[in-house]
Amino acid sequence: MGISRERSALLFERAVRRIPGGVNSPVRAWRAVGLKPLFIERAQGAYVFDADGNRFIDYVGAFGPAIVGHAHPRVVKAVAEQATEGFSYGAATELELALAEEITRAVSSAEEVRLVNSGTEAAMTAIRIARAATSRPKIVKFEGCYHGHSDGLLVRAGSGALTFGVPDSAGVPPEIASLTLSVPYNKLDALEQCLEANRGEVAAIIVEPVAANMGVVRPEPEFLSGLQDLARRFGCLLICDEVITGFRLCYGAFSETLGLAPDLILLGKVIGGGMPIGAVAGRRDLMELLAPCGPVYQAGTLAGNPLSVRAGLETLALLREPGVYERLDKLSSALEGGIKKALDRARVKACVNRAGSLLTVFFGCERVSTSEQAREADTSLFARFFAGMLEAGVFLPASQFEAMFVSLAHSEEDIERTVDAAARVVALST
Ligand code: HOZ
Repeated sequence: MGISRERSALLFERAVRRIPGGVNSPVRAWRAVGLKPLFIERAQGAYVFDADGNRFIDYVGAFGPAIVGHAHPRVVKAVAEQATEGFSYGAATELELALAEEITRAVSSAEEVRLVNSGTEAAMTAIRIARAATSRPKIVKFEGCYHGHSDGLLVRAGSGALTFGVPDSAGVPPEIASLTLSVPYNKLDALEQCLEANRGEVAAIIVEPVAANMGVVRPEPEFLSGLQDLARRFGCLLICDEVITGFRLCYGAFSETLGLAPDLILLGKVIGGGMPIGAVAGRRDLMELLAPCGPVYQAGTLAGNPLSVRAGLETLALLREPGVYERLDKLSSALEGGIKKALDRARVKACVNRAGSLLTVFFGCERVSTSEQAREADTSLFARFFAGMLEAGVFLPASQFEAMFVSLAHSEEDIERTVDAAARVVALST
């Protein structure tokens, strides 16, 4: 019984011989849920199709970029048109200017934008700018927040590091790790103590305005404003990592809707419409520290490549259509409500954290507002839920600590089918 997996199994057997763990990004190996991964052959709208021909309602959403659904005809057309004009030129283009202008229109604190190839690169670059601007060596991040896999940021990181239970990575020299100070998310007192103890040494505080890499964790009402005040008081820059939240929770930077005025903002995922991209945006005086204007070096062969930029511009155009964010919210709220009801009926202890179209079901927890609470989640119950949902035709991120992503391509019927599946699965899991 169950879905057919023969071809995926054969591909995985081959893959582990040539690719470490068979995957190019650890969470995709599905080790955290104790299964062999399915190999995806194609995706369309709200669905992914695997190598054995099974169709699933997709909530991985390429881990964020697929906000308008997979292979949206307008995005496909834009990329196809561009492909005939060449993939990358190693030279300036009007297209990248159009994307920079659109980002500065949508994000008030962004006066200038540098495009890079990933969120990891954006975070690395922002930190280098912050150190150069302040002549200070240290940075403060929050436990469970993930800002890519550069050396200095893999300290008490979320995402894969949390999924596999490794707080740090091998290969990071202690001298580098010691420049990253980590404090609990949503705990202002701890931040203040840390800044006090390192007075004059902290270049920047980096934060996900809604944490989405330890599962979804919303900021407490006072947390972000307090954090901004502390950054000002201690002379540190504020870097908001909006690689996941930017243009997903609103058109622009979500931190700004929460009243923040970040010095630098990191973007990625949605602004590339599914093609590789990242961006640092912010105050002109900071951005112009970057070469060739200033002394901070950063470069990239494929940075601002026209394929990613066309996909991003077309995706942003779709997101400017009226009612888009309201629709995402309505669908996601129905999903949240339906899953909560199913959990209640089955008397499963769990909580559902949601911010707009980002959602996580934490099993075994009544409330999750810090990474400490997230770590208490019942990952074996999550694994059973994941497996049951997969059998029922629903594709979830294979970790308790990743967000589910709802897209504009999901229909009300997809949401209903997902909720029905969740009701059946949780009733059996207990
Ligand atoms: N850790 C990434 C998401 N937070 C995984 C990305 C991927 O595997 O595609």
